[in-house]
Amino acid sequence: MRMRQTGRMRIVVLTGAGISAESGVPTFRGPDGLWEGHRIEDVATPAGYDADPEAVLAFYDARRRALASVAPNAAHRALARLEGAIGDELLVVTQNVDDLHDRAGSRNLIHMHGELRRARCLACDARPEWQGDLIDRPRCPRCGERMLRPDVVWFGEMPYGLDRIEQAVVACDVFVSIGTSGEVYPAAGYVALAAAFGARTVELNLEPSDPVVPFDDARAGRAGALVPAWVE
Ligand code: BJW
Repeated sequence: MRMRQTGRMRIVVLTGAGISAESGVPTFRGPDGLWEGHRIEDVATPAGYDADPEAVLAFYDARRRALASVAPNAAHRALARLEGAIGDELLVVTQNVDDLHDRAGSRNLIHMHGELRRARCLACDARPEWQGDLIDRPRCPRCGERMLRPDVVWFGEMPYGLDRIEQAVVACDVFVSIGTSGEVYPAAGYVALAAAFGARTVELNLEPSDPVVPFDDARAGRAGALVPAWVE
């Protein structure tokens, strides 16, 4: 395995909905996908929110409540163990808004599409941790306005942590994509970026995705089996 200058092995892991599927969190696309009963543009764009905020708040409130009945699986736990072993040489970038990586123990973690357990204030831009329902129009703990929305990234909005993610992707030795269809940018472009800067690229996914640049190693199967095997 090629290593850069210092002899340290830097790993970036990108995760998507597939890593949480075995915990009982629905994925987005496919027959049983989260959006099967919802049109994407109704719930996952700023225009959809403006058109029917109550429906969108109810959708995200229900998903936030559902977090209480799911738990991290073997794949989340394996990544947390890897961080325990190599520290911040491992960066986990998740597109997921659930908190399963956090609860498994990952700390060097970026939620690039936001978090269900945070709200964002449209008046003052605070991002408070949030447990309750937003449909009740609670006051922002910082400015007092009733303008809280889910702290998630919708189409057309800027994902979180992009500078840090891109720096890590271009500097990593190994880039691993787990449980994502690779249909949503900029995350879908990271495999090509990593490959262009010389990283080895690995995919662990139920079904192979169709990236612009093929992975060096693509393994098909359940994350709950593939990720612990890859980590050990
Ligand atoms: C398993 C499994 C098991 C199942 N084990 N695996 C053309 C080119 C480039 C960009 C664009 C473009 N046209 C439009 C854009 C921009 C747009 C975009 O990408 N659109 C595409 C539709 C083309 N992107 C944006 O708007 C983003 N912002 C942006 O681009 O800002 C400007 C910018 C400019 C320059 C630089 C950088 C930025 C924002 C995207 C926001 C996405 N938001 C959502 C909703 C979040 C809130 C919520 O949760 O409701 O994020 S959409 C949704 O998709 C969610 C997910 O994070 C994301 C990705 O889905 P994911 O995780 O891949 O899930 P699935 O369901 O698609 O796949 C699951 C996979 O798991 C499958 O492969 C299964 O096989 C597998 N699997 N069981 C292992 N047990």
